[in-house]
Amino acid sequence: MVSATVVRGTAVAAALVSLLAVPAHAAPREPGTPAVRASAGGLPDTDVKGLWNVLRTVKRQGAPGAMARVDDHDSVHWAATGVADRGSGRSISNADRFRIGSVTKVFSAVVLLQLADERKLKLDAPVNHYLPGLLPDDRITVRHVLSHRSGLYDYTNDMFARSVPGFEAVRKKVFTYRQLVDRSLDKPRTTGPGGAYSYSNTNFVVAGMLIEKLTGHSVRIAYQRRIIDPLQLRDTFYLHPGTKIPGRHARGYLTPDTAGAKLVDATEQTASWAQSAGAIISSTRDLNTFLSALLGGRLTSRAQLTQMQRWVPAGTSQAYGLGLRRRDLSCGISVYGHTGAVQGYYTYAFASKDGRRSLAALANTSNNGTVLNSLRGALESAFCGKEAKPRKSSARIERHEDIAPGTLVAPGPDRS
Ligand code: REY
Repeated sequence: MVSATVVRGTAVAAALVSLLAVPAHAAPREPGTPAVRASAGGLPDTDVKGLWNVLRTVKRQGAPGAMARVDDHDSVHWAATGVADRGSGRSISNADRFRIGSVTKVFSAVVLLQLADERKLKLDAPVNHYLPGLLPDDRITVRHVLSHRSGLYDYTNDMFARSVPGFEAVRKKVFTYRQLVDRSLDKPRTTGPGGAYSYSNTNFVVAGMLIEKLTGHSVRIAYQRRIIDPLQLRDTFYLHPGTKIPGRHARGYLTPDTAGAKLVDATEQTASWAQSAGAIISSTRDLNTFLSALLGGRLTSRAQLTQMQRWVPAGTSQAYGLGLRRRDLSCGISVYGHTGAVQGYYTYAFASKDGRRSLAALANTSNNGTVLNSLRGALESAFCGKEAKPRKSSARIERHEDIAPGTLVAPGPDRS
């Protein structure tokens, strides 16, 4: 287990817990000062030891490795435990790249909101205005799609009903967007246009089609020119249909549905089933930079950021905007970002309202509901600090918002 806290710009990395809870720049505590202090920005200090415990728990529950990074004004905390590669035994580290799954949806939404800023797109215009004849109902708008209120069925429900065979059947496949939309349209819609929130990857396949139509470029180029290059995200890129993650990266291990079966190395895949809904690679550092920039108002106009944060209810203690999720934490603080779940990788990436504190956390396994729920504790440690209220442990997995109902997984084996 390695963990450190540094002031950004200094190369001082220290190991182990004794250093953890005190940012390198923190003043010594005065007598009578409460254990939980508010850092600049009004948030309680990050509980780095708590973060460490979350990662340790996640590892015990079946993830080969887990890591997290918190960027907070001028200081950075990071922690990691376990391995990036079960074959070589190499330790996982926050320098490792990984598949961010649905955090990709935030990138897609940002590109579309930038296009709205440029008056090339109207959020309340029908999708069919830009992509004539694509959808069977002219009333489905861009806003409905970005807020998962289009009623478009999630084709991944059927694709991954059986996790390992479903994955193996598509891991080398290359789909067109149209083929993915057609799979969705084979099924009845889940709601009328503008109805209740119902998470569906199909919506963000449509988002990718809109980006390509309106920019005249691939989504890869749109992400690159509009987000990745301006923010100098050196670990971030769209990987499709290539299968190999270049550079230092964590391997991802899919948990089979059968208890006790061996983890499946799922690192190499086309991710063509996900594309603009989930095929970006990144790192904890880059995700924090990205979400801080977004919430800080540096990627879109304030007006579009406000649109992105028009919330619809999306389950207990959370809401969905436009490609952006709000999570309401136990200490009363809300954070903004997304989660990701592609085969082998669970990601949490969230930032504070002003973007000045951000957390990215990864476990290099998936299809393990216990791990997914435990990893959520990283948000509590990062943003609520020691004020975090212990969550009731429950045998029943809460329905995870980013996994379509049909692909909901049972709690994974708890090997503690
Ligand atoms: C895909 C299945 C879930 C994941 C999904 N992912 O919609 C989006 C995201 C892109 O990131 C797979 N689960 C797993 C199953 C369940 O196969 N039978 O956990 O690896 O949210």
